[in-house]
Amino acid sequence: MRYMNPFVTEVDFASGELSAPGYVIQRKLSDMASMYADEAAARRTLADEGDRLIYEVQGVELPDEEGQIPHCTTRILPGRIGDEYHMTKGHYHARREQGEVYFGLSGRGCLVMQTETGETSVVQMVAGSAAYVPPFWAHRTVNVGDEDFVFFSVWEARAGHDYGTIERDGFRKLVLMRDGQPTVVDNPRIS
Ligand code: M6P
Ligand code: ZN
Repeated sequence: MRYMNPFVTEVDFASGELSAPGYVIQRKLSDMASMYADEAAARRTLADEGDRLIYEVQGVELPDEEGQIPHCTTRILPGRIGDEYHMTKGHYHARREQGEVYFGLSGRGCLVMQTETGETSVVQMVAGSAAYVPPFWAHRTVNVGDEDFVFFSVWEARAGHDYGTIERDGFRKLVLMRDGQPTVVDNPRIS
């Protein structure tokens, strides 16, 4: 563990932009078409409209060392693929015993969580919501509003991102538009 200097980052609540991002990740529909429940709709959208930005992450650069506290913003653009709202890929932590905190900055979203033993939880997030992802819970965020959904995240450096388990198994709960309203439904692909 080395000493390093303290620093401050200015965060734009509406856009999630950081004053000096250490990294920016953009995820487009082509990066995650197979994660949408209606993959055919995702492929059709790509063919008819071309690629689209689904979400962007801006974070500070920190050493990958135990005790460091990475933090970032995520901005999910509004929209749907078929009936399913724009969402992040979602992940378990490689170190399952590490939790995470999300803080809503603007817009409206859902935080979809599940454990490997079959428990599920979906909580609403608006500006000012501090949502806790306990250890062992996979987490995905979904924009259920008409404007950008932006939130701030804080976790422990050694948590790590396990995307493979979700890519293989998916989430048990989906957030779809039904009668014009965001509705949580069971994922038909998971019995
Ligand atoms: C949150 C945090 C980040 C994560 C980001 C996007 O800000 O959990 O660690 O990278 O959401 O989610 P994902 O990595 O699942 O695409
Ligand atoms: Zn995480």
